[in-house]
Amino acid sequence: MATEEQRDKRFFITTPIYYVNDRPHIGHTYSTTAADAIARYHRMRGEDVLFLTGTDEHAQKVVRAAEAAGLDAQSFADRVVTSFVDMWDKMHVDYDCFIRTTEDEHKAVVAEVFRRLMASGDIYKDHYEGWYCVPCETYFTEDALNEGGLCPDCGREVERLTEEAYFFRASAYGNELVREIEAQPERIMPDSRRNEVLSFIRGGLQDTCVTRANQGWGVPVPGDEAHVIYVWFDALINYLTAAGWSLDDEKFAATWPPDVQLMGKDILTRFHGSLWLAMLTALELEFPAMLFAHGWWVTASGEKISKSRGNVVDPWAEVELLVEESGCTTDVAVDAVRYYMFREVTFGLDGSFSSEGLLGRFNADLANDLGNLLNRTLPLVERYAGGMIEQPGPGAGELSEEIERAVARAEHGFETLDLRGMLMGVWELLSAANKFVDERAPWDLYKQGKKVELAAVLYDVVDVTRVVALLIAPAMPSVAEEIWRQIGLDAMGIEMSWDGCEAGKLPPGAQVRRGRPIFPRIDLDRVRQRVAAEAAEESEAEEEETDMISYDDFMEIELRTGKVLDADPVEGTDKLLKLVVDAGEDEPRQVVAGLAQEFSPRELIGQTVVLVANLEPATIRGVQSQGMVLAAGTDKPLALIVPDRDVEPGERVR
Ligand code: ME8
Repeated sequence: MATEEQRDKRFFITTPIYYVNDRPHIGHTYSTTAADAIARYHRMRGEDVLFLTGTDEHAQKVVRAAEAAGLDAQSFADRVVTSFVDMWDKMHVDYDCFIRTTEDEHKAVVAEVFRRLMASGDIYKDHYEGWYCVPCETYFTEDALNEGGLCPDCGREVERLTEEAYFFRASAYGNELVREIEAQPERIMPDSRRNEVLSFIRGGLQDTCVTRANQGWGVPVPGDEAHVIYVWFDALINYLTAAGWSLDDEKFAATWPPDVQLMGKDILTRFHGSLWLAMLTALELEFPAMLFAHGWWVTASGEKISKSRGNVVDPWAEVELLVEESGCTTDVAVDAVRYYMFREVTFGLDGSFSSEGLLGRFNADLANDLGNLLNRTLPLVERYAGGMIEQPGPGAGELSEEIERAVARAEHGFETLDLRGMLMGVWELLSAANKFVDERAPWDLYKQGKKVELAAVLYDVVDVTRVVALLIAPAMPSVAEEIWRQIGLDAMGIEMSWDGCEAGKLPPGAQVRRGRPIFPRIDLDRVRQRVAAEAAEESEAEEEETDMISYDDFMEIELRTGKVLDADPVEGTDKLLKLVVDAGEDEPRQVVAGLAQEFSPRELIGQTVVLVANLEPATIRGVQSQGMVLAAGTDKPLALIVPDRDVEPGERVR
């Protein structure tokens, strides 16, 4: 529950801002949709929400990606940013502010932070000598590198930097950070991550290099344009820009500090949990109420899903798969992917993403539990009550306790970011309602003419679907709207608000309108068979492919003409001849050929033949052979392959 104090202030939630060299993948989508669900919950409670996301554009890797695309960095960023904006739009992400770090307003705020910290002595000029990992955009000291001298985070090569640079005096704030975090542990969640941050800070915060030599990309250091501000220092400040720091004091006062800052676990310890908090301490600004680090989506073999590892899961491909396999609408498929991500893993832990798991949950949780309750209940209202929700008599409200429990669990889940627990509570309510229908058997009540009891049972069950729609609305907004429509509340102009999360608030007079099933069941056997058939086809195609060689493969075989200078039988065999061949090289080669039964040495001497010149040398019957002479014939050599006119030894044959 939001406290009164929080209600005066906006609910401010942030995601990381994503590097614009990438296109959004499932990992990015996880941070953003989770933040979206939390933001929607607070909006439903009537709070003023500022949900911030955006793109981090001043990275070196953006410059490199732009170069590879043949564009300047700004044009490249302008192009790629649309893939984030579009993806969030398609994934039902309703942010309030999208920041791009290349916007003038943000650049001005970054410069202002720099100026103030220079003035307070928190930033000073010195000399940087150390290592930099471009993919991670992180500075490392020699000691921090792993054994092979590689990046300790991603294991790739690092670059040596020796340059004049500015440093942020993070070392001055370590003790204060530890005190603050220990005093309010919920500032960094989950617990295991907080412990990592604390031990990192206790290990001694180093002053951080916060500039790079200006190579034309980044926010220039005010008054010293030979340098640009380090991408992380620049990016973290986006949270201040969005809140209006140094731009709009009133807005800032109403917004700061953030209530929740979400991020993946990889960018907590070094960046948000220490550098960011140290920056805020130096600026004398309040800490966010909670930094929450979620886990990673990994592959089945446990590898982090990321662009650089080439194993990305495209969320949109998963949406399309659901539409294709189930025939549901795209909006429903989007919500199903959101549901899967929130339900599959405890928020904070790692999870392995699989399309099979997604399809399985679609059937089991969405089609069976949720879809089933709707599909069996609404026809009953149509059949027995002309589709109209009636004012229930005494006896209604039998599921009130279950409703109360699910609401309490959902609220607790949203407040503590236990999205999985929140959904599990809703699904317990669904299963209680499905069981209730089975037990109370409205069809029997109808047959027995027990009208009052029948009206009460139908009311209770539809009331559950109403509350379920509200509880799942933050996570699955389109599905919730569709349920709202089907139970006739949309037509009555009733808004979805968290205040409605109480039993018995279903207004009599609502006219249910059953639609197509929201979650058509997927035939998982058919999918499995199809996947197996596709895999077989693919491996057949691969096999066929391996029968063929590419032009490039062919060109790797070095065929050359060679003149046979001498030929002798190889001792101990009647098949082999030892040839001395001039292949246009400094020295003639010795080649062993299986020609002895069809060709006499005399026939061969003086002959120009074709030689595989780059065949690995081999020892045949104790004789060294450097190459192979080409002859036609399946079982035995019937004819030598020879040029049809005179050519010099050593000519390339192709
Ligand atoms: O770090 N599973 O941006 P980014 C879960 N620009 N989350 C994942 C993930 C995965 N497989 N892969 C990435 C940056 N993420 C900086 C942030 S904020 C001031 C600057 C998450 O595009 C990752 O943990 O590399 C991080 O939270 C986010 O995606 C952005 O990653």
